[in-house]
Amino acid sequence: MAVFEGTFTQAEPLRFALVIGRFNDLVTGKLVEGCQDCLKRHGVDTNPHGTQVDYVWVPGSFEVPVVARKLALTHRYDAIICLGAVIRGQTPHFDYVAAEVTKGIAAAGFQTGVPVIYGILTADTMQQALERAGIKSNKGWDYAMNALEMGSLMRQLRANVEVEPYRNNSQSLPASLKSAIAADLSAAPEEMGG
Ligand code: INI
Repeated sequence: MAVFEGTFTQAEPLRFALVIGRFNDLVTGKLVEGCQDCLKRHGVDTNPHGTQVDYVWVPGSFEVPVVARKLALTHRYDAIICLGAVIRGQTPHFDYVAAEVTKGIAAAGFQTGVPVIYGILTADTMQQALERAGIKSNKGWDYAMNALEMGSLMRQLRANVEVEPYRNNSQSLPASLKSAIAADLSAAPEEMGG
């Protein structure tokens, strides 16, 4: 058997998308900078005109999951990083926005098989959010690390984990699982073999 884990040293082939909410862009802009700093230091070209990172801006956190899912379905990206800032003091519907974006991001990853990183800051105050977006630390850095780790791990799994048993035993699997496996097999990009 084997142990699989992501690495942080072979980022050159990886491709990422950042989906960013404009709402509270004082905070989300700083999260983007934290992500870029981390990705660059691990060898990723973060230039929006380059080949490794795409940036997609949406109105607010609520819109992030639908776009993350759409991007994931293209199978162009090794990981998608979702960035948003939901601040309790600013709105009575904090709980609704936070709950929906959280569920939506989880669903986008689970439904597509692409790592979708949860980078939505929830805070009680703007001060608290800013402290986690550059003043004391920058959570954007951590989200980028998670994306690097998951992106490289998924490449390893695609290259090394045997899929034949699924094909052979597929008669005994429930229909929903069979179609999910079929979609997964047909979606795997050719370049992922090595
Ligand atoms: N969007 C956020 O990203 N953060 C918030 O704190 C927030 N508040 O406070 O309302 C917020 N609202 C906008 C929401 O995400 C949608 O863009 C909007 O409701 C349109 O669907």
